Amino acid sequence: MRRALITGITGQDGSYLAEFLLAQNYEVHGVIRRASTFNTQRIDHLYHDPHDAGRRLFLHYGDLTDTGVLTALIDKIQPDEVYHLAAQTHVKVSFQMPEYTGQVTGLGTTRILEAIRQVHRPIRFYQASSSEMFGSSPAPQHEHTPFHPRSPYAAAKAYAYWMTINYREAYGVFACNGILFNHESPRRGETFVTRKITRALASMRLGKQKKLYLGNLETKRDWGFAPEYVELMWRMLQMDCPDDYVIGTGQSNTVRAFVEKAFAYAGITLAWVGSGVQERAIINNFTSDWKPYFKLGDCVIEVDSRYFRPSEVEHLQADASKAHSLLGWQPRVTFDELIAIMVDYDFKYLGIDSPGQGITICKVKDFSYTNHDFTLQQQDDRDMS
Ligand code: NAP
Ligand code: F7E
Repeated sequence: MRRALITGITGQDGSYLAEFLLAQNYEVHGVIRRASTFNTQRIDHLYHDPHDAGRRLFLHYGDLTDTGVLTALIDKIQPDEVYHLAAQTHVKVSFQMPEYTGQVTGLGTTRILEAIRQVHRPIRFYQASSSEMFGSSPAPQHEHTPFHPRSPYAAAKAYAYWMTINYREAYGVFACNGILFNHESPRRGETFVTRKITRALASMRLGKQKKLYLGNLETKRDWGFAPEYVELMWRMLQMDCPDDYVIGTGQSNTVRAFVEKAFAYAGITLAWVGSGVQERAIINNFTSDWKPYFKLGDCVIEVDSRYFRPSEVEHLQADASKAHSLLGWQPRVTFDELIAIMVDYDFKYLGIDSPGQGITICKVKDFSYTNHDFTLQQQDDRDMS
């Protein structure tokens, strides 16, 4: 049985990757942080009674700032593959916590690479690199596009990217960078823009929220579907030679387009009025479900400069030709389907009929996430009642 260690197993990608590896019959070990509240919601459905002899998921306390623990864990677990996903992942927050972001997102990678080097075992290593490293380099971006980081997060990721390559070249570690463009899902953290929008919509549909405040509406991102991307992390480590790959759909859309499509999918047509920080969106048309809480002309979106970044990444769009030809991958879930999946999920989560009435869920039924997320939801409902 192959053994994998995942840092960041409680995050969006870590949870999907754990599911994927368990389905591939791996023994999976995950590093979790001690928190004063439970932070394992995304993997609770995978975790069994610790006394169950047949279980294949093991969790260990650790932190990326704690070299001793990371080294001891790798020495004890002796994994075949390490998927290093843990990081301070929020770009805006990295401007408020630049040093911490460097410690965790940058140096965290070095600590793990050094621990791998010291155990003298052929461990394969995956580094969660990011399209943010391209920053202001013109789109489309590929493996040879120069980096121009625009945030402390991106600068830390660029450092970690080069350390990964250095350990490959200097010590022969089988170390790969997956340069992933934005990928989303119903498990996306609530403060990233896509999930912020889909959650707000669901909450508005119940009359619990009147307005959504957003930052820069013009930035363009290449948004893909997270469960597809974690499988590619695994594929990179199954190749004959270590290498670096760009992963993204090749389609880029503005934040404004995401908002408009999400609202349209939920039954609201928006009209934009004003410009710059005065810009706002009003309801131009809507389906009857919205009538109890809103009327035509109501303002539902405002721009709030609080969400602007000191320096922004304007346009990300992947050229993933290398992954297409060498990893044999083509993106499956489209931008429209991604929005429908996320809106459906957040509506169902609050107990509202999904606008798509389950159609999109059926379309992606081959992804195991659907069942797990809804099972999780049922458990949450039961606990609350
Ligand atoms: P996420 O949902 O924010 O998860 C981050 C994970 O890192 C969580 O498990 C978190 O633990 C853990 N973590 C944070 N600080 C830590 C520390 N000091 N010690 C140990 N663990 C720590 O991120 P994601 O979206 O799954 O992304 C996974 C990786 O891919 C990240 O490295 C991210 O930078 C990178 N990436 C993401 C995208 C994307 O679009 N999602 C694109 C490119 C690259 P808690 O649960 O305790 O907070
Ligand atoms: O912002 C704009 C914001 O925070 C996307 C992380 O996974 O992907 C993610 O980083 C865009 C930016 O993601 C709001 O200014 C407008 O242009 O969802 P985001 P991100 O910064 O692209 C990369 C690839 C990673 O590696 C990161 O770990 O949306 N935007 N209004 C907003 N963003 C947020 N968060 N909130 C707003 O209200």
